[in-house]
Amino acid sequence: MSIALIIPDRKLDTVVAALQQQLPDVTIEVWPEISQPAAVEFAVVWKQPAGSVSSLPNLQALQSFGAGVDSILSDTTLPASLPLARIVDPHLTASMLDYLDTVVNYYRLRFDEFGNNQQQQVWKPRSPRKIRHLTVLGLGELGSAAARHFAGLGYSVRGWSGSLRQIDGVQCFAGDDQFADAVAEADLLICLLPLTPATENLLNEVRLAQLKTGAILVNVARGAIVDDEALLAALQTGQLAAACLDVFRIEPLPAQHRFWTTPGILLTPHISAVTNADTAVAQIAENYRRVQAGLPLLNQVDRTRGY
Ligand code: NDP
Ligand code: OXD
Repeated sequence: MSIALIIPDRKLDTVVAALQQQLPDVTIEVWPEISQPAAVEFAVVWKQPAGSVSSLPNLQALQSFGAGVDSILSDTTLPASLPLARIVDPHLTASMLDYLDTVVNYYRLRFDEFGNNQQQQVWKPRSPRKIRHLTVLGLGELGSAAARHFAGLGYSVRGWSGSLRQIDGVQCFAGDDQFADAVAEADLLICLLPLTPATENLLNEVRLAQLKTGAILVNVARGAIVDDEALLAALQTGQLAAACLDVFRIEPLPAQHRFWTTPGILLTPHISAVTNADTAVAQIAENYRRVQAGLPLLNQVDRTRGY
């Protein structure tokens, strides 16, 4: 019986060593060198090549190596009945809050403007930008933590999700009908939705126009939730004052993409919350043991909803 790691874009030596320590009697195989495909019962996947999972005939469960599962579910060869779990980790949440704090303060203290002024040797003191109203799209593990965090710092926070949530200090909205109310006051909008057929291109021209003129967009979820052209147009007209983007439709962002050079865009290379190998390994080992014991997985994804 073995575990396969199918994670092409990451060096896995430390993950293998840590997993082997947790599960000393289990064989760990790293794709593409799977010596005994029939022995693999559990696979840890992230951006797996199409067909890699379906080549393992006795697989009983899948574990995402990250919080989002869109890239895993986009594999049309994935066997429909396989349960899938994802990483839910306080370290991931803490890292996301650290990133968001930094971004909110960057804009509040006008570091974007002062950076531009420096290029032109312009000395122009200004008081902080009025960022008082924040809206968080997606109130799951990460979004609800972000909403709570900023409410605790004294911001006026609205949150939007699929079903109505109750979060102390946060005004909650749900569903398409309430989107406009959820974002109406926002000085800064944080996107923490999963990418699914329902959220792809959700932030399009129509929805961006529902924001206040001069709002700031922070997308730390998935690139394809934002319509690239609509975002560029909104920055051009001033509908958006700025956008901080950690995630992109294609990653790495292609060299010729206009996001690299458009004024008002701050880019980071998908680092707002990176899976911590140690905590991920503990969850992977626990879910492997659960499969062996016939118990339900922790943090199982609803494959029909896609998150
Ligand atoms: P969760 O699955 O815990 O939460 C998802 C939230 O989105 C829920 O509140 C859900 O509402 C809401 N939602 C889903 N679909 C819709 C919809 N169509 N309309 C309105 N609300 C919707 O996700 P997490 O908080 O753990 O993570 C969110 C995303 O962040 C991940 O999917 C991933 O893509 C991204 N991420 C990015 C990272 C990075 O480094 N940039 C790191 C980690 C995650 P409800 O449940 O009521 O339906
Ligand atoms: C994740 C991510 O979903 O890194 O964990 O984006």
